Amino acid sequence: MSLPVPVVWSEDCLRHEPGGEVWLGVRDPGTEVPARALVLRDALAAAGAPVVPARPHGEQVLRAVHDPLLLEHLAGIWRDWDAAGLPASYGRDRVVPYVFPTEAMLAGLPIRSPAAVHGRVGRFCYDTMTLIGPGSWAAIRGAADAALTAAELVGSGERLAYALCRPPGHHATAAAYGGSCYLNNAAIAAQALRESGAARVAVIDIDAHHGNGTQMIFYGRADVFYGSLHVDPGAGWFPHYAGYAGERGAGPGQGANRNLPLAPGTGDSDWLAALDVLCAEARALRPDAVVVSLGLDAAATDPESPLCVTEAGYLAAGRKVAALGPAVLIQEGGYDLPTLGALAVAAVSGAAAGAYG
Ligand code: SP5
Ligand code: ZN
Repeated sequence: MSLPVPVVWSEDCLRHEPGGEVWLGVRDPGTEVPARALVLRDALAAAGAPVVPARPHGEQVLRAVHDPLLLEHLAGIWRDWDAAGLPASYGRDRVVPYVFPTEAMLAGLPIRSPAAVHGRVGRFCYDTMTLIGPGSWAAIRGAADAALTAAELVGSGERLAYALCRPPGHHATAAAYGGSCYLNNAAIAAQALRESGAARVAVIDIDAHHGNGTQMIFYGRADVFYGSLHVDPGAGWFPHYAGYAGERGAGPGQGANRNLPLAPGTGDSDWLAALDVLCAEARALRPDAVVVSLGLDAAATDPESPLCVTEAGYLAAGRKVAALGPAVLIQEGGYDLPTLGALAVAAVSGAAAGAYG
């Protein structure tokens, strides 16, 4: 019983040590930890999946999705923070912003890049939970490389590939990071598939949280469908400000965005019924390729969401999404280390059954 799905992996993904998250003013230990990646890799390898190294890519391909200023910021901010003495002299061992130049603050003033590092760290970030340390940029690049390598495998004829991305990506917008995400690995993969010849791509997001970043990156486009199942942001769950049913896309992308917010406590049968609705909409667009934002945090055991999906639910979900077409699975959230490996094996096994069965 061997799992015939390449697991694309970069050792660099271990180098991001966020060191916790500041939530409501208090630094908590955080759940997006390096051990997640090891648990996922080891469980999938033990199930027989071949582990293949991520191929390095230049920044050009990232600019197809992200503002070059965000890339420049992420690439250099730890060095600047460190050079300003914030860790050594002020005990600030991670980059955490304290002023956010919102549209309402600026009220029409042009956005600046203040000289003081502590003043400019809020420009490209929208929450206090997404910390940056010395190894973060290497890991962020490693995750994007894994997504791109998996997209290239599928673009060159593989039916299915899984990218073990860490940090995750679906909350990162074109020009801002947040929600434990820095670059949008799923959007980067979808755009790469478009550029390698897929005329239409469907992104199906089954992470417990709404992928606000992916939604907004493709909101005005008809060539990339975004559909998401997630806990209702209006019930008090991150990302709070996006993920509502009325968000259907804009301009040429009108109708190409679909959110199905679910009540806290939703379990397998309602979750899978909602996934059937998304899959039917995606199928109607006859996608040439599929990107799955595979968060495992909808599991009943997960500390970050109130959804109650089981391993059997993830197995069934994997089967449904991979039956839509050639599929790139992108790891998103999933935080319960004792159950995470088995959940991943269930989802990827289901996808293999959907793709090859
Ligand atoms: C990729 C992904 O799954 N990002 C999720 C980000 C949501 N994090 C919200 C964290 C809120 C504070 N955590 C409180 C945990 C209480 N059990
Ligand atoms: Zn999540």
